[in-house]
Order: sequence, then C-alpha cells, then structure tokens
Amino acid sequence: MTRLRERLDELYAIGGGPGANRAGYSPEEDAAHELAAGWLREAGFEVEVDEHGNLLGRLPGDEPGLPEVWTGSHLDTVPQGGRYDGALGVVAGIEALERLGRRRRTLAVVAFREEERGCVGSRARCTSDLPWAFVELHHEQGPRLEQADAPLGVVTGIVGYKRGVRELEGRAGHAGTTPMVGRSDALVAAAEEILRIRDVAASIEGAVATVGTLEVEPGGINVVPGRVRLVVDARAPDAERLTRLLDQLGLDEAGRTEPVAMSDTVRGALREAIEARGLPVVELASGAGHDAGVLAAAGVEAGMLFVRAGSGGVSHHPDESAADEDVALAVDVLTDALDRLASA
Ligand code: HGY
Ligand code: MN
Ligand code: MN
Repeated sequence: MTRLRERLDELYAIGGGPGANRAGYSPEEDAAHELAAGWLREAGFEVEVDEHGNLLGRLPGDEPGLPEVWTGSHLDTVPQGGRYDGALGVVAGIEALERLGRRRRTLAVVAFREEERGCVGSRARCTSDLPWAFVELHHEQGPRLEQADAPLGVVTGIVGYKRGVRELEGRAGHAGTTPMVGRSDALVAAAEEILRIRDVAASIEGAVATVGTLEVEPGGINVVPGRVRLVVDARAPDAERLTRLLDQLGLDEAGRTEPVAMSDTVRGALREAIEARGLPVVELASGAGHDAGVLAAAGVEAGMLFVRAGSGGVSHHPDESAADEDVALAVDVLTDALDRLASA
C-alpha cells in the first residue's frame, strides 16, 4: 500500500495546490502522464501513447489475438480536486497488473485524457480499437458506502447528463447613476435563473443540476452587468427523467450523454471477487460520469468498483479521502476480477 500511497501523493503534488490541479491537456496533466508512463516502463509493460494522448501500459497475454482486458481511469482533475478521483484507478491498475503477470488475454492499464470536461480522451479512443472488457476502480465520490458501512460497491449503471450554456443579456451601465427602476442587470437575471434551475432539479426524483461557473461582463465592480454566461450541469438516473429535466431547464438535447448500464459480465466478476472474501456485495448507481460509461456505450463490457469515500463522501475537493484498508481491499478485489476476466 505504501507505494500506491506514495504515487497518489506524487500525482497530488503536481500543480501546487490547494488540492489537485491537473486540467485536461494542461502541462500538469502532461506531467502526470509522464510520471505514470515511467511507472509503466518500470513495471516492464509495453507503453503506448495514442493520437489523443491517452496512455496505455500493456502486459501481453498468452493468446495475444484475443480481445484485451483493460483497467484504469484518468489523471486530470477539477480545479482544487482530490487525491483519488481518477488517479486511484490508474495507480491501482498498475498494482493489479504487476501482481497478476501474464494471463490468457492481454491486460492493459489506461489513463484517459481530459475526463472531467467531457471524457474527451475515452470518447476519442472509441473511434479505434477497444478492449473486450474494462474495469475502473474509482472513489465513490459520495456518502452511500459509508452509510451502508461497506468498504466496496459494484456499480450498476452511470447517470445520464448534459452540460449546457445559458447566456443572459442585460444592459451594462453605471452602478451609481443607473436608477434601480428600469435596470436590466444580467447578473440579477442569472441569479433568478439559477434558483429556477435548482427548483426544477429538486422537483424531479433523482435529478440534479448545478451551475458551477459564471462569466460576468463587463466585470467592473461599479458597472451593472450587461451579460452573464453560465454553464448548467444537469443529470438524471434514466432517459425519461433526463428528457424531462432538460425540457424544463430549457436545454436542448444535443450532446446529451445517455444513462448507461454496467456490464453483467464485469459486475459478476466483481461480485465473485467480493464474495470470495466473505464480504457483502453492495450495488449502487453512479451519480458521477466516468470513462467506463463511455466505453460501455461503445459496446465494451465495462464495469466499475467503488471504494468507500471518507470525510462524508466529499469529492472534487482537497478533503477527498479513503481509508488505507479500504483501498488495499479494493486493489485485491480489482486484481481478482481482472484475473477472472483475463482468464476467460
Ligand atoms: O463530473 C463528473 O461526473 C465526473 O467527476 N467527471
Ligand atoms: Mn473521475
Ligand atoms: Mn471527477
């Protein structure tokens, strides 16, 4: 566990804090990929960087013609992100493959580029060769495993989502001389719209919607805002509720990502690996998007193993945490599940 922890710390230190700061395709994500590529070479894996910048380390199988089995995740982060989101899946994947060694099928660990702003790397990879199966270990990023007092969870499916831009127009003017009556303040309009977005999402069971960024123009402290650009992140657990949510939010359907089920084959391998350790199998849906969802939608047998989140489940935050013993167990179960799949 110490090497895994050390590697998570090395990745976390890139970008200088507070939190992890490795935006997609930034010099910081590049540095993380270089670090991971060194670990892959150290492990003796065949290293590939594809045309999209995705990093793979391959461990050839006895029957190289068979479709492969991959594990991994992403090394980019949100601003001031946590230590585990993405990085855990890549670092644990290296540990698992080193423990396994040669199996019937070729195994690979992958770090997909720019997962946080749209799974860019994994979507791009779906235009070329894909594995037969993909297993992503990921921090749960929520409180449910902690509430269930369970160290691990098998993901049943991944939420559908859409990110849409709203532009609100007002009339810029002098903050001191523009009368309150008759003002057209774009930021006040945005505030009202953000409250409406919150109320719409709260009215649909299981739906969520967030406005995480605001751009205010012209942006002077003594100027009535004339224009605001905001991005809505809208999600729902099934297609019908996603349609209803987008409709009521006034977002068009273009570019929506459908909710997707995880592979029964991979779920079975993860369940067997957990049961083999005498542990209860907790199954749960993911409210976060993941590269595994992109691969599942592309027809890969894709699945996810969640490790219990500490600190009340907080994620996309420097306080993101996971207990050593839970992470160690997760690596064991990931290794066992990959063994089952790579021997199939
Ligand atoms: O935003 C998400 O769902 C994921 O963390 N990219
Ligand atoms: Mn992630
Ligand atoms: Mn994330």
